[in-house]
Amino acid sequence: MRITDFHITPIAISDPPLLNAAGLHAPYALRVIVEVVSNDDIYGLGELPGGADVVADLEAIRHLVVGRDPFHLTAMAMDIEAHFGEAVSGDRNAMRTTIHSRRAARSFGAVEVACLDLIGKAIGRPVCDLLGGKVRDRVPFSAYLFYKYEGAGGELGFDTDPNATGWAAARQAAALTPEGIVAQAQAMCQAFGFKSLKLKGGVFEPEVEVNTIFALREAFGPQVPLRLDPNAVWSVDTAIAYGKKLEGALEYLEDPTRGQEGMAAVARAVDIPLATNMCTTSFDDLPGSIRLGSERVILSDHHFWGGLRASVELARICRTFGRGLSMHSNSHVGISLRAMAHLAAAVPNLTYACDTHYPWQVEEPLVGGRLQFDDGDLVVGDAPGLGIELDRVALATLHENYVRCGLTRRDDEAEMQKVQPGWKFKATRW
Ligand code: GKR
Ligand code: MG
Repeated sequence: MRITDFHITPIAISDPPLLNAAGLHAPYALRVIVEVVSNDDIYGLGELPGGADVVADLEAIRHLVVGRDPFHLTAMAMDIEAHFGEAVSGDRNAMRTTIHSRRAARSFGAVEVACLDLIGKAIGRPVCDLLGGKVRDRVPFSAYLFYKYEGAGGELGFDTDPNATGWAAARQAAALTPEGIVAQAQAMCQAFGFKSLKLKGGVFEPEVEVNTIFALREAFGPQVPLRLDPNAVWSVDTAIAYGKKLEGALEYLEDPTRGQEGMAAVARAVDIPLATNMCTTSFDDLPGSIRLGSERVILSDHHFWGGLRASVELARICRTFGRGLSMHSNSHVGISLRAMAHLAAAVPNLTYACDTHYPWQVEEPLVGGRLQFDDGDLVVGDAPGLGIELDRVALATLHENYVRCGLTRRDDEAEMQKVQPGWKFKATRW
């Protein structure tokens, strides 16, 4: 089998005005859909965070993808690594977008998922079978809560659809207080059945965010696992002070502070497992993580760890060194969601409910439309490949969104400045 074509389609999907430590989400989130086509006309799909630089990177490796055997993934990865070397996108210490990835890992990760989908379709087996086979049929996901301004995103921007009901109404409602977040959590859990909750923090004074956690605990009871993620904008002292208040209330505290040394200092002082998708984000970071003890849980993400097979390798390393494994997410559509679910189904020690932004999105370039959660879980199934088909009309519409919206990269600080002129990202805010 040979790859004869490689399609790269940037898209923009509606995203509500969600707040985080880096600022505010734009009305559209950017993704890139990749498609590899074989000489026998089978296609495979992948997806990755978007932007003009991502598209340019993928265009630059086209010659390393087309003409290859999709089974020969290791050789393709080596060529892509040789092409990009150690180049990264984003500076971890001045991180305004919270996304930081090696360009080789990011590009290969998407191509690898597409090749695995293609191989799965060609041999009539699900992608999880290419990763060692399922150890679970159902993959639990967690509710991902955000402080937010009122607004539905997309063309509506800060406006809302007055006819919306249920989760669609809650999705566009403002949530700027502990009570607002509790209402958001109740609506999201009712609609999707999630059984654990993650709050995106780093937005307000730590006191407000800690009180929001206590309000969630009060509303949902101590049996519902809670997580808080300030995206590293607390100082070590702040993280220790507020971490101590949260002891006994959190399943884990995600990236309270910046860098492995800082995280290790917090880990020594606070009796809550720390988790990260910011200070340990590549295999090169693992020696430091193990030496310093910067976190007890690593949030895997095949988009920046270099694909699904690399994520299985990460899982083995986590098991060897006694680290827990969870999964990180960014705004995404169903191609990434299915890839995440196949990975989580095949990894025995991925024991935490995975993150997903999926409820915040509404569009879907897949036949059959939006994927459904069943009582908070995604059921993996036995359909070949990722178990999805591309809706080419819907994809074309989302590509038109990309062209029309004019965004070429994620910049949460710039979006925030439209609402609060002069607002500046601070690597350490509190
Ligand atoms: O979408 O605002 C967001 C998140 O903050 C995202 O960018 C992060 O990468 O979800 C992520 C996280 O867990 O840090
Ligand atoms: Mg995080």
